Amino acid sequence: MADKVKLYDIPEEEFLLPGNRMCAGCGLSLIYRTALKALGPNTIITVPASCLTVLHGMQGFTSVDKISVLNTPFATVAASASGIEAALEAMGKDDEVTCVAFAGDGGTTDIGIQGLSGAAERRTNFIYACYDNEAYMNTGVQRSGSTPYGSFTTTTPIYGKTEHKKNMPKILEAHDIPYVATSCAAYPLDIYAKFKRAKKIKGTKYIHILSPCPPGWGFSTKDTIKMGKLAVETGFWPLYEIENGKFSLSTPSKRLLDPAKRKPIEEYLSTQKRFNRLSNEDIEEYKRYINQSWEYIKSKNLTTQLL
Ligand SMILES: Cc1ncc(C[n+]2csc(CCOP(=O)(O)OP(=O)(O)O)c2C)c(N)n1
Ligand code: SF4
Ligand SMILES: [Mg+2]
Repeated sequence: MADKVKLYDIPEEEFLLPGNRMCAGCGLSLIYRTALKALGPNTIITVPASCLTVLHGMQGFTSVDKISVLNTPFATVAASASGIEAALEAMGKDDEVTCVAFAGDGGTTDIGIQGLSGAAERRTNFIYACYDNEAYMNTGVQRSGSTPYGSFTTTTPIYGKTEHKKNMPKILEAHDIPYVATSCAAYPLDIYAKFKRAKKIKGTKYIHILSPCPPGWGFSTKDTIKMGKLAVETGFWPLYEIENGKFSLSTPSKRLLDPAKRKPIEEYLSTQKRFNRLSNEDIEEYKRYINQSWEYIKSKNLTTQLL
């Protein structure tokens, strides 16, 4: 389990420089800035086509300092990480240098899933981080497997997506890898703690981080943290870790085992334009979906307590 982190534990050294090309209020900027602080300079990061490649900048300019970054084709990020890790092992440097694949939800849940599954099955020693802004944002908000139910995108019907999100952390859990965690841009201490923890573990580590996106979700740039917190506090996005099969809820989600402690899901859905076509039946469907996912969490929690 990740160690508890206080604000003053987070190093002041910056690896993500200001003045980059991200939108104002981008959740990914917060996630990446914090993750790089936890990973430190002895890291090689491979990134597929996404908003993150835009953050890195065009040829000749970059907003990442002291950390090596490689841009790879869309479907290949986990294969690219496997190659980097093999080279590090051949040079005897795999304990010294952390290999990380950092990809969006489209690059993970859809186009990159077979490479990721293969790398996890081969027990490749790397961290795979998926920042989940719940659509293909870089190309103008197309639906991905991770887009939530009822959310409007440019490739969904007018009333929004008809399926729920693909549960990628659960898919990785089924690969029996040593570490799976969820996090959210609104909780930098949680992000920092989980990357620090993952860095210490040998084998495949998977961290899935919800990343509010003002233009894609339709909210004001000042509300990124508010959106991330509402996603967690309503119970829509539970924060947890599974280390060697042991499940633990992270502090912001612990009390939400009690449904009465969860904020109404309407508070989350009604503040984003992408959900403004939801009917009352859709909201009821959300309530059912959230209760069902917490029933699963309860069963995991119980099994872990019995271990
Ligand atoms: C093979 C291939 N297909 C399509 C594209 C176009 N493309 C570039 S970025 C992107 C969206 C990526 O979505 P996601 O992985 O969710 O990251 P985000 O843009 O949301 O950060 C697409 C479709 C591409 N670069 N390569
Ligand atoms: S589109 Fe969304 S994820 Fe991409 S840079 Fe803008 S705010 Fe960030
Ligand atoms: Mg995306």
